Amino acid sequence: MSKGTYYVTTPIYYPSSKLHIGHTYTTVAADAIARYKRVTGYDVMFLTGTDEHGQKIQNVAKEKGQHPKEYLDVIVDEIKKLWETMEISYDYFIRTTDEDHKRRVAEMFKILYDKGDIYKGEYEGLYCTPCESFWTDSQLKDGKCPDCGRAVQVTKEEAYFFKLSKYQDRLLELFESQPDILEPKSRINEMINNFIKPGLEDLCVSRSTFDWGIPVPLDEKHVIYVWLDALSNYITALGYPEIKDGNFAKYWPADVHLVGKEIVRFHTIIWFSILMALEIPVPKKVFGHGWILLEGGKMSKSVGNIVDPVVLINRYGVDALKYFLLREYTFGQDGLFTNEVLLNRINADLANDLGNLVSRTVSMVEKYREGIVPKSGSATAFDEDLIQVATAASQLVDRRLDNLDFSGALEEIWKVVRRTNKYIDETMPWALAKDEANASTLDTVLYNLIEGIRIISVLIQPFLFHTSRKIWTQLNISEGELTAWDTSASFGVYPVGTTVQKGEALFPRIEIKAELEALEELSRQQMAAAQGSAPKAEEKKEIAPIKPEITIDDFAKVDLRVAKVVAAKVHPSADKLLILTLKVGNEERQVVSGIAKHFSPESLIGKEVILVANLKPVKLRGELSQGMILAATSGEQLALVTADLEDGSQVS
Ligand code: ME8
Repeated sequence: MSKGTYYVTTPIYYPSSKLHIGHTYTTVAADAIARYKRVTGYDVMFLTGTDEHGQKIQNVAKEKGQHPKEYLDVIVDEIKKLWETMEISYDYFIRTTDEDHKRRVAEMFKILYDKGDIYKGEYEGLYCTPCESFWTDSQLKDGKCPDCGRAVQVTKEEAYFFKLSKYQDRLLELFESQPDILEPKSRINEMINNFIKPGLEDLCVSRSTFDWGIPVPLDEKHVIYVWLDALSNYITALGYPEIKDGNFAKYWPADVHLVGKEIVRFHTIIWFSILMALEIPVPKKVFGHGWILLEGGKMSKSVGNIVDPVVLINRYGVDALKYFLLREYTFGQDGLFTNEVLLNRINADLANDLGNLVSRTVSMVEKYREGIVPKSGSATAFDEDLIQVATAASQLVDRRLDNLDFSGALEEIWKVVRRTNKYIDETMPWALAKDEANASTLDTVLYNLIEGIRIISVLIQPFLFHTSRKIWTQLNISEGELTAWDTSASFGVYPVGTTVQKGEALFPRIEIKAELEALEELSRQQMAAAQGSAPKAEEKKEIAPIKPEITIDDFAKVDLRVAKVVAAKVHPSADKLLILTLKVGNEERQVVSGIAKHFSPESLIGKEVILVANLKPVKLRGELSQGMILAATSGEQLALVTADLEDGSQVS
């Protein structure tokens, strides 16, 4: 039975084809909390989307000679693809260009207008075009936009206004009576002292100097100005103004809006006032998280560090990147990103602590008990503490996640990981195995280790989806009763007599020095490519010349097969090469491929690639290569050609 509903949102993103890991931070956090709520029995609605109107987008599309929608469709697809790669488990993706959203925002505008909370006037103000924000004199920083630091222009136009000033007292009262509504707490003082107390001015909610927006009902030379359009996505996605039935009735008010700290002002002062004017409840919480920064400033100007999430996922896997983001940084604070902190975190927590624990334990059960998990026998002096730490963890994780303390929640889980590793050192199973008289104690140790790992695997599910599944495969259990969240508070659930089986390393150890050099080189190439090859709109795209014609018979000589990568490692004497073991039907092949710069060996395991199966074998730097795999290249970029079909299948 459902424990209730849970509605979590990310901001809707400005369309950009190059989202960096800073952008993914809000979404990764929302994904973890959504997954956590689902495994703990909630009916979850997780909303994300794109914020597609405004002058800036109209200008960019015009420069490219495209209609804004045509330009946006491609970018929005790229964003969706990124979320797919990152396995973001959203339930609904809203675009502000969706017809439903546009119609509902227009209806909402009319409700506010009819009520007198929107009126027509004339605006003269200081406008920052890139931020699409009007500012008052007192809000400027050194005469420039306080958000982006760029110059502002005096702008005068006929416009519609929302009566923000009317809600000043109610806002103050809300913040004072419900201080939990905005976190971290420090941000409340900022809102009260910097914005509410100095006095709120009415908010300009329409523009007439551009037309890429939702038309104002009955006055179509105006379009609705972006924040009213953007913020309302959180309710139009639920069907507002239909509030009696459906998703609005079910999910509103939102449990939490997760936003970056720079947009807290919009999500509290402006959004809460709009909701008050619409006479619907405000969200239960807004959480303003910190920024992930690079030394010397912004992510987009990165040199030396790789901030492209796709590159990082190809090299280390999606679980490692998500874990890193949530574990390394305290959610409410800013943090510094470097490749080195990323690699150190992966090695220390994932390869060493968790990976070694699983591989050591399963190996010992295989070695000492032929893989069959024994029933506990004689007790050791360390069992009680292990059991206590392991079974207490889920409650501690619950408490941390209720406060959106992702890093703290992972730290609680890692206390169990470290406690279980320590249990191995304390009980020394390899010493117990030397003497048959200790067989019963060894049984206890092996059982407790496996059960400890089961509990860890249950707790990591919301953060490390694949890793939990990989552990279940090694422990030979499937998703269900044995992996349910509540079972992590009980010890002794793992069925005695089950046969475990060692798998690939969960997180292969990274050679930090070599990997840092590889990342730096990659970053240099990316920068060079970005500077040198950005094609201008009117330029024709250059492609490699097409080779001389062949007949169908020539082509038929090539035997292409789907092949599954079952093992991969770096070539011992050439770090640009990977040695892949491919399964092709009943046969296994070794193929040497020059793709080490683009893929880590572990990220390839399980991929179904296309093999030229009848290519004459050759030796590459001393290693036999029986065929080659197909890849597409564009400048520095490389993509493997893959097929979601059984290995051995013919490609023609
Ligand atoms: O603000 N570190 O969209 P957006 C952490 N469309 N978070 C970061 C970050 C970094 N380096 N860079 C970006 C918008 N973000 C509006 C929202 S909502 C009704 C409209 C976060 O694409 C940023 O803080 O500029 C925000 O939460 C999200 O990425 C989207 O930013």
